[in-house]
Amino acid sequence: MKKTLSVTVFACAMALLTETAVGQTTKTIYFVRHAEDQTALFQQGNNGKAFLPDCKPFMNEGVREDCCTEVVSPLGAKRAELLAKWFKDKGLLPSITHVLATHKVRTLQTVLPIAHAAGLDRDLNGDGIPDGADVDKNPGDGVQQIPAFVAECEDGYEVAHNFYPLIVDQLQSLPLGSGIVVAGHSASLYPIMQTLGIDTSSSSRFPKNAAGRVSGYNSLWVVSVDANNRGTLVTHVRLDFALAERVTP
Ligand SMILES: [Ca+2]
Ligand SMILES: [Ca+2]
Repeated sequence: MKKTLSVTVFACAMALLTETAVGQTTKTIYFVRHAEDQTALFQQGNNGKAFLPDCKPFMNEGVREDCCTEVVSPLGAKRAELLAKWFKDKGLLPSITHVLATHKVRTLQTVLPIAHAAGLDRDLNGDGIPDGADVDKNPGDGVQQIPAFVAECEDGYEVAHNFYPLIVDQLQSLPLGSGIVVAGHSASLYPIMQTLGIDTSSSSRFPKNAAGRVSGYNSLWVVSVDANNRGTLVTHVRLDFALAERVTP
């Protein structure tokens, strides 16, 4: 019974969204955290038999830390696929006009399948090279990375959270009627939503770890933003995809 009710509420919320998108009085933003990730390993050495992480030390507010290239894990890659399937199954792909990620590979990998499914990486002139409107270091793939032209551990760019105001600027500048998917980080997603005027204090709709950051990888927030760039939470869903690995006894 409870499930039926929540499904109905969700359907109504999505119907409302579709209606408002047609009227172009709002833009709709889908926020997700990057999927499960792991430190990337690269082949090293003359025989290519050594696999080493790509890490470099940096000072983060006086504390020495390592910045490593991170990629989605096999589980995260599966989640990214299923996320695109969720948008497809909900009939939302035609409404997606922009897909945003950060300069960190794990956010890009999380939403590339959505950008592809939404056709944002179309090859318009048939030369085999995608012609997405995104302008960044991976142009044409349909995902706009912000910051656009830096590697994930480049000097001064180690901490993704420091650059979330650039994402806010982009969200505010996109036109009404836009449908935008944003892949962010545990530390930056709630500050972005707060900047749009959303109260993120609810621990059920905005699950948090001890540091107040996003906990888990399964949340998706649908936010409607009006002409004054004021945001309203439409719905929060937990996408508990069947990802668990079962070992045959
Ligand atoms: Ca092309
Ligand atoms: Ca791109």
